[in-house]
Amino acid sequence: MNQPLQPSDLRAELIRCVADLQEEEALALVQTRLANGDDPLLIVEDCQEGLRQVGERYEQREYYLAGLIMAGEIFRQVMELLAPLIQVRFSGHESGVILLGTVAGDIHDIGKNSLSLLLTSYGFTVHDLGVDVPAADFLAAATVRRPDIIGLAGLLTSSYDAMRDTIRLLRTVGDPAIASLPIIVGGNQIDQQVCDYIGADAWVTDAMAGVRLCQRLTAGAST
Ligand code: B12
Repeated sequence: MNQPLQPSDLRAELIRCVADLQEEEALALVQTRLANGDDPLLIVEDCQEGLRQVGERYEQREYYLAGLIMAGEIFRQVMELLAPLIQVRFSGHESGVILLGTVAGDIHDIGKNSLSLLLTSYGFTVHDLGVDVPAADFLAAATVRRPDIIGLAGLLTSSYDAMRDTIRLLRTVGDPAIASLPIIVGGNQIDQQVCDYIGADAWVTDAMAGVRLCQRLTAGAST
């Protein structure tokens, strides 16, 4: 007789299904884990690891662009299942205003959207400018929206220059209130060296860490 899968097996199995682009199996496993009372954030984390492996297999030319598209679609559907649970779990109070967008030349938005969902769940107001956002649009939106924090997303190596240009523009503009806003960056290729290069205040590669960072940055303002 088959033994039921243990929680750690289910985690490994979900990562494998996402990495192997097995859409139906991945979604069924998410449903099983939710039925078992598994933490939605842990499920997001496992899918992210699966996507990371898809990226590696793309680099090794085992997958092509269609594989990346498929992986993105699987993650989108998983988030559709998880979003209501995440929102119910963490209904928060007003914490601050975040201006968010993926920088010019980059259309990756899955991670940015996950962050936006979590921030909203924790009571932040998020103004999401979308993808491929020119530096001037960040500046225009910051002038109108008066955010507490600006968050730039980007996954391509070429996005680092776009982030750098955006930060330079925001910092050199005449308005000191905008020039002094904390600017944070995210995307799973980013590290301290990249953060230093682009001149951001802080970086994260995980949406929950992003929420905690925003909570720390707005702690003084929201109380
Ligand atoms: C899915 C995917 C796509 C999808 C994107 C769909 C979508 N709507 O986003 C599509 C098919 C469109 C795509 C296109 C391309 N892609 Co692509 N893609 C990926 C893949 C497999 C997964 C990305 C992802 O969604 N990860 C899951 C999310 C949840 O993780 P995340 O983005 O890191 O986000 C988390 C944190 O970083 C954080 N976070 C995210 N944003 C922010 C922002 C802030 C402010 C903060 C605080 C936190 C934060 O929170 C998130 C949740 O925890 C990656 C592989 C990888 N290793 O990342 C390649 C990858 C990013 N793509 C790559 C490439 C090369 C491309 C293309 C150039 C391919 C091509 N030949 O056309 C194009 C570029 C198009 C463009 N101009 O942008 C490369 C980039 C290499 C490089 N160093 O530049 C990668 C790394 C694959 C690889 N290993 O080669 N891609």
